[in-house]
Amino acid sequence: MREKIYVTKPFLPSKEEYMEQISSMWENHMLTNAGNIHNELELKLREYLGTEECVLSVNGHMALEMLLQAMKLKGEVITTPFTFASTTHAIVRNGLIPVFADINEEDYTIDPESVEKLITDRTCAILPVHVYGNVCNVERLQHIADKYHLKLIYDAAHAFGVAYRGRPIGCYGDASVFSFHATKAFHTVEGGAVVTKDHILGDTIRHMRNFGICQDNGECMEIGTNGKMSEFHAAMGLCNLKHINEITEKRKLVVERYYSHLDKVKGIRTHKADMQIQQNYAYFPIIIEREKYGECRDELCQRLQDEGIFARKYFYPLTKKLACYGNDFSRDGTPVADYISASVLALPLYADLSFQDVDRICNIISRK
Ligand code: T4K
Repeated sequence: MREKIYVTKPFLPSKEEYMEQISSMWENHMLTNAGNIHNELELKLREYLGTEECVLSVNGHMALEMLLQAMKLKGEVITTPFTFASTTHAIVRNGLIPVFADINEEDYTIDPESVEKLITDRTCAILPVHVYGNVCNVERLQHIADKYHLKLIYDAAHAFGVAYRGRPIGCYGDASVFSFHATKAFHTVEGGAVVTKDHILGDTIRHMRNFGICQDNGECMEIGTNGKMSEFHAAMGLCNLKHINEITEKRKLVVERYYSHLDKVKGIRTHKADMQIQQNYAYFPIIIEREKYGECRDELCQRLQDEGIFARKYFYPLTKKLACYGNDFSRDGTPVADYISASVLALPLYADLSFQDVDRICNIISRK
């Protein structure tokens, strides 16, 4: 029986490296609440991500919820439905109303023209997603945000290490959120961060993640939450950060191997990033064009599964159609997102996925 292949497999440093990283805790007994390891990771990530402020959080979702709360937004937020549940939930859980724009057929990021058409006097922010690590049209979106005086907040959960035109991705917009979940190219087991150039916003989120308590005066300044990252999680981040170049390089080779096979398969569409983007090779989505390929996405997904390969329908259904939202949102208005969501399959991608396994996956897809 062959080993099952999942959509991802988290990178792990050696046990020795991790033990060495956590050993100080047996001396100082500081396990959480912004200890030394946490603070070191926060500093290192700030440098790595090239931003003024990096505020670590217990996970990416909490980072997004806290960011929206800290910005004190009210009204409607224009966003994409082609994302993980987290993006939409964070908006709704903050008492805001998501308004769904369509996406680009090319790279599946939000379509700025569609965004502009949805702006009303109730709009307070735009919340695009750098989905799969693909870079949104940051220039056009900034232009729209400036023109209508809107906040521009990026869900960069998938985009750790990505840069556009030589500028780190977290430098665009008012603020961005990263996820460091185990399934991500860089992870802290569970974790995330808000990055921004706004120091006041950074401080507000620092208080918010600790129940709203301000360290300077001990006052509870915000109705905060518990969004703190523990020392054990931060230690995993420090270890993994040392390996990030090696991880990215290996993922790149896997992606190139996929292209070498799938570029020849009729009805299978892939996306290639343009030269101005420094990629992180976070996901490998393919679009199955049913008419040309002769099989729909679900049939291919099942055939792979029958062979022990667990590709994933990231992201189906669209978040606006999630069961928890019932009929809260219009089902129309996003034809491209509807099509991509019904046709996309994220193939397995991780640093030590062997070429042999990539070849096997591609042979199943090309029916060899
Ligand atoms: N915004 C966006 C756009 C996001 O995609 C996400 C999260 C967020 C915000 C929120 O960030 P976080 O709060 O999560 O930091 C996974 C992840 O849990 C989630 O982080 C991620 N996006 C989403 C796209 O994928 P599931 O439900 O698909 O995960 P799961 O458990 O099915 O894992 C996928 C496969 O990975 C498994 O089949 C096996 C493998 N796996 C998974 C884990 C957790 C392992 O081998 N080891 C592991 O420890 O959501």
